[in-house]
Amino acid sequence: MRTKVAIIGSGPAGLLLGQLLTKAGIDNVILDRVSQDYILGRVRAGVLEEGTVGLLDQADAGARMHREGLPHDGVSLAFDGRDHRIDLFGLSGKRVMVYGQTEVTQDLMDRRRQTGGLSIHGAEHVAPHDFDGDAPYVTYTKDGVSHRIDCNFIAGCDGFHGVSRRAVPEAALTTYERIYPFGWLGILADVPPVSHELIYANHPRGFALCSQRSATRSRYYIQCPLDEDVADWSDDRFYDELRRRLPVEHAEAMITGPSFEKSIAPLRSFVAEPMRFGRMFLVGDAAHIVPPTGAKGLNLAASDVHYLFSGLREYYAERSVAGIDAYSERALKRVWRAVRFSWSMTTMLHRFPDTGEFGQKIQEAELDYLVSSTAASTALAENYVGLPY
Ligand code: RFL
Ligand code: PHB
Repeated sequence: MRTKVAIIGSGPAGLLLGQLLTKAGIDNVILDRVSQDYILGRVRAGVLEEGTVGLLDQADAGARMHREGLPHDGVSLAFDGRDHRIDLFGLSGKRVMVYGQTEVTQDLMDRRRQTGGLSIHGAEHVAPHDFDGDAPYVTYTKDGVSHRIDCNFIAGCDGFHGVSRRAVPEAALTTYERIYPFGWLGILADVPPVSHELIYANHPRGFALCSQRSATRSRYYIQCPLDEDVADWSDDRFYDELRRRLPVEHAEAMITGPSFEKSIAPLRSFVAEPMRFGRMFLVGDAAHIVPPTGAKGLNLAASDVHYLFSGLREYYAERSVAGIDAYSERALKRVWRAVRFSWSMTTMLHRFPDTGEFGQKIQEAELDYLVSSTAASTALAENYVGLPY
């Protein structure tokens, strides 16, 4: 088989890139190791920046998001027993869209089906080849049969554990990493959210986040030790711990109900540089991971796609390599800003095992400054809603 762009990975990065390329008349094939249902079963991001919303519109996959998504103008920081609202819209002129990654993925898959784009699921042993030459190709096995796709370019959109980054010789990669000494225990439940906006809480018992997927579906998280076992957390135990970490008015108002998803996610910052190796590009989580505290992972995948798509479009329309040559540098500049923001939100809001009472006091002073200074609140708002592309 032959195509212009072989895309490894059918997460939000691969699907968004595929749809933008298809719309621009650039044919592409998406390969994924797992089924569509498996991908749609993952519960992940919930907050979209305006830039991400714009890209979904550009891919003609934004209609349901505009109908069902919840535009939010602010978020709350809770500490010292009180709630402090950050007026995102008033301070930055932008808002965020609360709309689940599952829905984004579903909408992009539906659009791909409508436009006749080829996605191959259940592809095993996917491997990129010869991307340092002029004739790259991808091999895979499906149902015991080996296949080869010849292409002009390979987009490695296969997430942190994918094959694309690992196919690059070690000497060509520089990686930067920080692993945090805790995780997030999250639940999804069909109960109305405790507040109409998100609440990020700093508490001596640990961080908590009250998020949502709709007016009737809540997504709640609490910081937990890395060796915690989900099986030890009944819903009652989870809600009791969450309530303890929230200001009393929220704790009292919280409506609880059975969860239908419960899992622990570790927190990590990771960046691989560069993001281009000849005719292969790394995109999204394949190149970088941020802790979820800044809500940036999916949004960074989208901004990478924006830079790569504009480079590829330029290449096919004008035979110019300027855009693809600039991809890695442009993407990494924005990636590092989001890595910094996610690290600073994580550091400010979580309980660290080794910083003790002193660390807690410093965090409270920082939060107090943040909510009382317009300059500091504006800096947070600007980063949270998303820096320009
Ligand atoms: P994905 O979504 O991991 O998709 C990669 C795809 O590649 C496939 N794949 C392979 N295919 C073929 N061969 C192989 N060898 C392969 N190996 C892997 C996989 O099956 C998969 O389908 O990466 P992508 O597209 O780069 O998207 C990144 C986002 O998923 C991620 O950054 C976000 O979910 C992070 N994230 C959040 N981001 C936000 O912007 N806002 C949020 O509010 C937010 N909250 C979160 C999050 C991530 C979380 N977890 C679980 C890590 C909350 C959580 C709890
Ligand atoms: C979510 O709704 O899953 C979510 C929201 C905000 C974050 C992280 C996760 O910062």
